[in-house]
Amino acid sequence: MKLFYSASSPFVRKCLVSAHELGLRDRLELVPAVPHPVNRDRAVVAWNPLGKIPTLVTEEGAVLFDSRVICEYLNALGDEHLLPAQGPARWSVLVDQSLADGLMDAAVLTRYETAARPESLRWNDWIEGQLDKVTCGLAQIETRASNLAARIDIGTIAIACSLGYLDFRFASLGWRDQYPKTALWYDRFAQRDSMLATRPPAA
Ligand SMILES: N[C@@H](CCC(=O)N[C@@H](CS)C(=O)NCC(=O)O)C(=O)O
Repeated sequence: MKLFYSASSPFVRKCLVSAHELGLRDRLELVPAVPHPVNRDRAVVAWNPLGKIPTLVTEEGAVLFDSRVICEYLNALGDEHLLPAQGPARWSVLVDQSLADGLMDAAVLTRYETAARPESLRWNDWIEGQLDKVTCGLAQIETRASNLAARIDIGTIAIACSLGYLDFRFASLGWRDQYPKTALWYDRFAQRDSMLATRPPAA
């Protein structure tokens, strides 16, 4: 399988961590991509009109995106232990994933706003609105931090990748000071082989 990839994308990392945890990492060939909302990577657009990563081309030639679909696909290809098949636990894992994805979306959009948009066109209220999504998301994760321990699933993997992205791109937020239970959980989770093998490059 080919995975269009960048080591700095938290959405790609979510898929890679899932593949590691499912014992499928060796089946993924990583194809470097340089996605950008303005200077679109045409090599990715050729497979996925949105031009976003992760984009996966399966061994059968099917093209899958976005990260949620890819994680579910990998889970089905493996032993399915990352997502409960049914019942309340399934919805709870999926909502954890949605929360973490929303946090990553807000952080990635803030990054584009500050690193890609010309300074004269930036809108600070918009940046603050995105960062408020990040802090509200963190506050909710903190209330549930005790439920995260001992869980290895798509929800906890997504939350861990969102926190890893904050450390990577938004270290100055200092989120650990305000969310100590989340920090305790994350620092342990981040020691898993799957997380160590997929760390983003130095910022
Ligand atoms: N909802 C998508 C989000 C993926 C995403 O935003 N990826 C970024 C890189 S971290 C990207 O490809 N950005 C290029 C663009 O916005 O055009 C997913 O879960 O895969």
